[in-house]
Amino acid sequence: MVNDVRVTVLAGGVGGAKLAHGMELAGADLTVVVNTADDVELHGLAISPDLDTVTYTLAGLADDVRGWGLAGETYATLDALRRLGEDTWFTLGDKDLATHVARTARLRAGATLTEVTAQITGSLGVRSRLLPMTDDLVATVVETADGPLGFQEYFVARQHRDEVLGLTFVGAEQASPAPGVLDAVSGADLLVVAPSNPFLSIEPILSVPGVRDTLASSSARRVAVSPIVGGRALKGPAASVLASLGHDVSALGVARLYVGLVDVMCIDEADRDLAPAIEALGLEVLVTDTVMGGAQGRERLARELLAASA
Ligand code: FO1
Repeated sequence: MVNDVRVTVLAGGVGGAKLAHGMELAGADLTVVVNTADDVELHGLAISPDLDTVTYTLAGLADDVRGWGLAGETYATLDALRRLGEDTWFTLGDKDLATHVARTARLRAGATLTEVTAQITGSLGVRSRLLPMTDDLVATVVETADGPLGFQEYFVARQHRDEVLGLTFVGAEQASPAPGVLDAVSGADLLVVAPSNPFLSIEPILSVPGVRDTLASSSARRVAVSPIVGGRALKGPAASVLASLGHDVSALGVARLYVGLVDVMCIDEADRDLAPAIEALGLEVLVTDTVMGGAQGRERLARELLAASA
């Protein structure tokens, strides 16, 4: 029975959210461990973009065209902030702002990000468990020719145009995994590394002390889904970041990053030719259609991963 299968997904934003949604549709008992190193404070508000992307997607509220934010948004507050001379390069919708106001108020009142996330997901009707990777502050800093940039400054304000010369996850060494994270990694029947950016979304999660080692020694069946299809990223700067950090821009390049951490590499039909080279790394290969269109595509991929883990 699929609903007895405990699945943990390590996720960044959009790709992780889609796969998590597929797992829910397939009936899995799902926990999602989410990157929080993209989190940013703007207008005095604590914003957790990847947690919100996964939350809104699982709640059926996401803007499916952009992948992030809420469907049917309005921007009256952002327009008013602009008139007041505030920086408005980060697009915050009116309804989305309510999430950030509630999160900030609860954090200031002393709740942890794990507790706040449980409250928000519960209120929005999400039935799976969402865990931030940590309750501590960890921030991705992107080294560029123009100097270090905060993640959202690199990603949104500068549209990820800068070449990434290096990455630092500030605070990671002192951080602790959020409650439940290590158990979710070690105790799952199936652990899935989502088709999220390996360096910008997955590496921050693995950099929280204990997470990488727990994954490496987990008795779960472990599968990573390549975010690179046919030598290109499905979304965002995964291809350019792999290239600038000296890695092959291919599912093989991604597989090399996950050797020792997963048992199976899931690659797209378009990359079938790479299967022997990935197998030579000691990984099993699952070749399928990994491009998740609508709900059907998400559920189909999730069911294939579940079948491969049985
Ligand atoms: N991404 C953008 O490209 N532009 C935006 O203005 C933007 C606003 C935004 C607001 C709330 C939110 O939860 C996510 C938002 N994102 C935006 C997405 C986000 O910056 C990135 O997709 C992730 O951080 C990368 O995983």
